Parts: sequence; C-alpha cells; structure tokens
Amino acid sequence: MSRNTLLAALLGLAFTGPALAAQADHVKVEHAWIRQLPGDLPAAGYADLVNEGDAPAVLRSASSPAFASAMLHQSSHEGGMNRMSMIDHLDIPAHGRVSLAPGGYHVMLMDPAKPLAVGQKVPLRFEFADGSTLEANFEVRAANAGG
Ligand SMILES: [Cu+2]
Repeated sequence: MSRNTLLAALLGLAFTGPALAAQADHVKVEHAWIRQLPGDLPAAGYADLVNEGDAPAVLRSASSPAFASAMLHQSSHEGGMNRMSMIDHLDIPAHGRVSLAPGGYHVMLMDPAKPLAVGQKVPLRFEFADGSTLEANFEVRAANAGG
C-alpha cells in the first residue's frame, strides 16, 4: 500500500466514521457459500449481491472473524492462463445484481483461525463505500462443489 493510498484510506475512515454502524439495507446476499480447498490453499467466498435500492452500491472490502485475511478478487482467463487480481471496488447497479462465482469475482479467504468443516456456516461482512456494512453467513462446501 502506498503512502497516498494509506492516507486516503485513513481519511475515508475518518469521514465515514459516524456511518459505520449503518446497515446496507438495500443490498441482499443470496446463495452465499465458501469453497474449501485442501491443504494451505486459500478458500473462496461466492454469493449473489442484489441491490434493491435506487442508487448504485459500491462494495469496497470484505472481512471475516474466521479468516486473518479477506480480499476482493477477480479471476479471468486470458490466453489459456487463469489469472487473479485484486479489485478495490465492485459496483452493484441500482436494481441490479452482481454474482461472485467460480471463474469471476470472489472473496479470497486466507489464514483461517481454525480448519473449516463442510456444512459449517461462516460469517462474512461486506463493507460499502458509503460506510454501511452487510453481514451474511456463508456455507462451507467441498472443493468439488459447483456454483
Ligand atoms: Cu482469488
């Protein structure tokens, strides 16, 4: 993180501080699940984010008490190579939806506090640009589970 990015993040927190407790009540999380991978491979969180509001929602980050690290990622397939890159925001259009799904957007989940068990529900929290947050339980599924 560059010095400027850090500064922007700190200022952003300062400005949105009073709104931090607000719930993102126009956005719903559906079909939330986590793909568990063997060994030390990171798990990935998938869900449909549905915006029922009249304004776009801008997802900025995700976190979970069950993982030391959660990052918004985008997978892409270019020239026969699978790539993943970090994204710093994800727009959910007004009255629209965005799917986090295998091969596309996902929440990369690293360093679990304890091993995941298939069927377990894991809380994830989404943070939006307006300072609102949204929590949902993600069900852990086996590595070979489909979308
Ligand atoms: Cu990833």
